[in-house]
Amino acid sequence: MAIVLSEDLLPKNTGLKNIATKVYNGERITDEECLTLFEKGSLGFVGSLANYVREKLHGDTTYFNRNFHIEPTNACVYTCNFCSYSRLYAHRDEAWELSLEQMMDIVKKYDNEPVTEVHIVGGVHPKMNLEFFAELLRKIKAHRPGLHIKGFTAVELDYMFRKAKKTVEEGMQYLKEAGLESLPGGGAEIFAAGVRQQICPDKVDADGWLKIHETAHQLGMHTNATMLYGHIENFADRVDHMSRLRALQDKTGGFNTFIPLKFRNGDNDMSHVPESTLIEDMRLYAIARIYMDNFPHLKAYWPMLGRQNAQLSLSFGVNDLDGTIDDTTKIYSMAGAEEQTPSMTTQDLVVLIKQAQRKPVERGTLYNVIKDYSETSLETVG
Ligand code: V47
Ligand code: SF4
Repeated sequence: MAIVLSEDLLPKNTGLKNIATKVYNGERITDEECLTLFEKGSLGFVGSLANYVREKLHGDTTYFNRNFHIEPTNACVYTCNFCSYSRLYAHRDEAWELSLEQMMDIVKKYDNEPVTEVHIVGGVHPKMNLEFFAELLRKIKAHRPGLHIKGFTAVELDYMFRKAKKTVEEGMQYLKEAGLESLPGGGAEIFAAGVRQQICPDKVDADGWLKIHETAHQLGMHTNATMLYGHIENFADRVDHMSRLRALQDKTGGFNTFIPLKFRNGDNDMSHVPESTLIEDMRLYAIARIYMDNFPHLKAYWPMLGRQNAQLSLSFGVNDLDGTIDDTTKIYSMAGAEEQTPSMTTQDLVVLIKQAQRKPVERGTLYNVIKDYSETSLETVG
């Protein structure tokens, strides 16, 4: 039965009123309506709708996982203007590249830690090829079979597959057999060709990115999707990006999580572009939660957003705070994010989530519940 809302509870604007009625009735909003939210929706309005959707899907449950990162190299053949990380052409002296042994030493460092996931992501190094990474996956799996490997953005995969002269299907199947279990969401940036041409002209385009994720889904793998926002894109570009992801999700159902990534302007070729405001950040999370109705989860990546803002986002649609991480990720600290050495213990995350009146739940990569911390006293959080 359709919910009829009192006029007193609805905004005066007819477009917004229709959107609210749809959301409370569990109906999908259109691209045009999403644009209306960006143009006219106040933070309070979109926030309360997003919170309704979030609580309908997940109640107060807020997920986090225990993971660590391996960044094989910061050298990269590409020249994304927003990137503060790549060191192949500029600052070559600051470039690093890890050997298989060095990466396995990172894995072994966690031998006695209750981590469930390793996230592998880095620059695109011309010498680190498909075979090299397949060998890394095999070694990790041989050493710790239960560790879930989430690795390689579509940008890294596109380069690896082309260089190895493999189709996307062949390359993906090969890595899956070597131990790859899911893909992170990086490299999506903004799909719209005009913006992409200006911020990351030389890497895989929107269709290529989507094709790689679709293929992974067809092989039974789950993946995430990101959107780099708050730079030169406009509201229509954001809607276009989310619309293409929503359409692929309708087709495959293989995405787990949508992760908006706030553009940070430290030490890159777009340092003159101001960063988005906190209000715009929260509006974006809320609108994403309302529009991306077929994405089960919405994640705030705290190393980039800052922990207090990530905590705030739990009232604007977000139900996942990524992981404990440690200081193994450098992508954001190099781009000027507050978190210079991103590290949060399980206790820090549990406190952060409880302070927002939510229920902390540790999850595996695929959102299997590992432990519910809502009734755990903080002294016993390990
Ligand atoms: O694709 C690079 C972004 C991404 C900047 O799937 C920047 O669970 C902001 O995708 N300002 C890689 N963002 C990281 C990524 C990720 C992170 C955490 C979890 C998951 C997941 C995926 O980092 C790149 C790019 O969009 N990035 N430079 C910058 N200056
Ligand atoms: Fe390379 Fe990724 Fe940086 Fe682009 S964002 S230059 S692909 S490391």
